Amino acid sequence: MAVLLCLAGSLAIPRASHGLVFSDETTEPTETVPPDFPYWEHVTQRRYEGPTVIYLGAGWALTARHVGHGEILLEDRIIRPERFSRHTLLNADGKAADAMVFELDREAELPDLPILPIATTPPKVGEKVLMIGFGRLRNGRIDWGDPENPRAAYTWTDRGEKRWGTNRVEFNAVWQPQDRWLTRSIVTRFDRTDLEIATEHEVSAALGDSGGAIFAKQDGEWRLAGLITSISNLAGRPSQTTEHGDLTYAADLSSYRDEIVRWTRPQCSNDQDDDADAAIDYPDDTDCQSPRDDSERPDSRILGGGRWTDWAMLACLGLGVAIWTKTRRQRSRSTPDSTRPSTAA
Ligand SMILES: [Ca+2]
Ligand SMILES: [Ca+2]
Ligand SMILES: [Ca+2]
Repeated sequence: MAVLLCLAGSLAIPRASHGLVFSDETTEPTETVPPDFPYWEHVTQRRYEGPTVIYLGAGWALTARHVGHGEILLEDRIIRPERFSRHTLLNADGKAADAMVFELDREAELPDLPILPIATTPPKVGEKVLMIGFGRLRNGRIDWGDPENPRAAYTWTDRGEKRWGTNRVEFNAVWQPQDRWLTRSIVTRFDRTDLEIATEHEVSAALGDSGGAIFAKQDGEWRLAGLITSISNLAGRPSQTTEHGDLTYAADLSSYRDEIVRWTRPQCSNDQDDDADAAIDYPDDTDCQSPRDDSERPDSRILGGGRWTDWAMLACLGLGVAIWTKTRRQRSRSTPDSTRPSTAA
């Protein structure tokens, strides 16, 4: 059984699930921010200590569908979502995945963060990945199951916190059904630290990590590869606990990349040649001023920042009005003349 990692605003929802849980203090990273990692600020959360949300850059956010859209925090500011501008991500057959994008208030002052690169292929099985989320932490240990031969599990804190950890991809092509969603997923397993397969900062997701990020280093560049959605939970185990062997499921974003790009990317970062000049995006299309530029055409910043198409349209409109006015004047002069008696000429 897999459980969702979000309280969805109410403790009354029974399927609520689980933050990043480490095996013990010795495996927790001492650095607040992962070393040499440029996208820490992109991972944020819903307002009111809500689950995790990823800021994609250029005014759009990504989270799990079961988390939903809402106000998010960006550099300590509360940013509202834009009304009617959200999209559940779909599989190729049209079925909904547990992932969505939503636009942020177009009037809001947004931090100057770069557009996140999204993986074009899933991370390989065995590949080490970075996980970031705002979920609950390890609290204590409990025994459960057969009293003669009890199993050990970790309980969680009452509140979540932004943490990072690591793991390895266990599976990278899993279809994960959950409620009414079906999500192409990558999966990690929370391994005992004495096993060779365990990573230095081995973690499992927990409540509040829904919408959290999995980054992979591909071709020397950090790319967003996964969106954390749920964890496995052994039947009979006390709720809100973690045990070694637990699986964390995350949407494989390489599977949903085209749709994310289509909804959220400006012309200069959308993988398309929008102006048919055989050059795609910044910096190859030299008419792009930055990856956040929404036009691949040459624009007229020297005239004050408007697009050249806007200026051309205004010029045409002005010319049209001038011609129309002149024609009207000629008509108003010539028409009466033509009906007058010839003597009036
Ligand atoms: Ca593992
Ligand atoms: Ca483009
Ligand atoms: Ca182009």
